Amino acid sequence: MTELAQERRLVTSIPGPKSQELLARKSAAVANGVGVTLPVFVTRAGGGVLEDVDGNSLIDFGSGIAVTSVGNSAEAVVRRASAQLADFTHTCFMVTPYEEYVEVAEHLAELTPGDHAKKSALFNSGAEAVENAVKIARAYTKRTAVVVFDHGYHGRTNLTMALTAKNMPYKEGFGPFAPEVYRVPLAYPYRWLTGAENCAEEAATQAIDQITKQIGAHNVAAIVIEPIAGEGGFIEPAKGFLPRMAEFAKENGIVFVADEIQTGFCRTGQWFACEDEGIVPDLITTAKGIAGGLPLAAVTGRAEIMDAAHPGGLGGTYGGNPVACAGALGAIETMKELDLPAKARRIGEIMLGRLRGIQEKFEIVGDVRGRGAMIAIELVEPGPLLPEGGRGGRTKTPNAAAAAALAKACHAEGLVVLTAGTYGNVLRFLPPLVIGEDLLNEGLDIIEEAFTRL
Ligand code: PLZ
Repeated sequence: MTELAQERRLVTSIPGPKSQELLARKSAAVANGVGVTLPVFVTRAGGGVLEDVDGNSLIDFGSGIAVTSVGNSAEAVVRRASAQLADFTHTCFMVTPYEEYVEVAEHLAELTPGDHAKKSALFNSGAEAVENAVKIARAYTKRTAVVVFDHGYHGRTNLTMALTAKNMPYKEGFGPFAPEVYRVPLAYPYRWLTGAENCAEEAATQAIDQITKQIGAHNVAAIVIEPIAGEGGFIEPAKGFLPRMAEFAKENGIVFVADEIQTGFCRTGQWFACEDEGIVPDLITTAKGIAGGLPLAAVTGRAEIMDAAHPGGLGGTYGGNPVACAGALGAIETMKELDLPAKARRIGEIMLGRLRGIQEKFEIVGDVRGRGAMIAIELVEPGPLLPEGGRGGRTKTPNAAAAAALAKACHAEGLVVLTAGTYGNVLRFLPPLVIGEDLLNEGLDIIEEAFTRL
């Protein structure tokens, strides 16, 4: 096979004719509920590009939603997963176990925050990991309530839909939802009514008040939070908020669960985003970046909490599949060898610098935020037209139409970007951590041009 050229190359319009044919087949054969952001059908991918059936090569600022951090088909992932495929594909770890599962658990104990004794259990998807974290916390505390936050996203299964804040598209028509789930405010600095400087303190006070007055802290099994709200719009909780909530959990015997499914495995410039505020969660859920694109997820945490579930209480046919585990071992090897936390920090520097320049020029950019290779811009309505023909400042009114139009313009130019946000008004960027700086800058040029044309 020829080397995949690290270049953007457009030979048809996007999507091209072959992709359009496949899209028609998709529409006939695949349920409508399974949506598609950009209907180019991919044949090969790696580094910072995706190649499609029409011969186009697109720059990837999505990583399949923060999954291919080590790049698509990363050498060590392919090598180890292929060898495993040839040896055996499945035994079910609960029936006859294998070493790769144990080795992944050992790596998780070493890499996740805190130097206490840790154990892990492996699953197939992020949602499954979050569900199991809740099961484990309930078994350990013998309590039932679960606290989650505004703008939170935790999955699409019944319990994780209940944990997820946003109705459309995740929950609409799919209820009733699991009980004993309580939502409290998140410290969202850009939208905090009394100002970003008051946000951490006031949001924590409100959240804790609601927990103590409406639920009773002694009834709460777990507080589940993303260190940066991903689907909610890459909201970094105001500094100080996460430590306050972690402290409150500790004082009240509540299991503090960090959902690092999107933020984890080098994405934000650390192995885990919790590290930036020195937080040591009791349990941490991981998935996405862990295995370079193979389906794997984990719950890792304090050994005494993880061991609270009775033998046979946790598992599943495929959880910790040997091929996925081998992929994870290859991905972790790559992250260490290439120092991907440092690569993520460098990507963050470049992106934040360029996007802040765009923010100065265009008043529809309300906020630029994020860490490492998890960066977003929040779009707002422009200020009112002034008599002299100019615009009067910025509003904070969410502008979902601009996010959609900008994403569409980027797609047409061969740049894969995603949207997010409770208000649908966030453009988010999640490039593979191995993307070349030339491609990164070319992608940023396309974004800037899209603003200019809008
Ligand atoms: N927790 C923090 O980001 C998955 C969702 C895409 P699964 N995010 C992408 C979509 O629209 O379905 C996610 C996450 C956080 C949990 C999950 C769920 O992980 O592997 O998609 O189940």
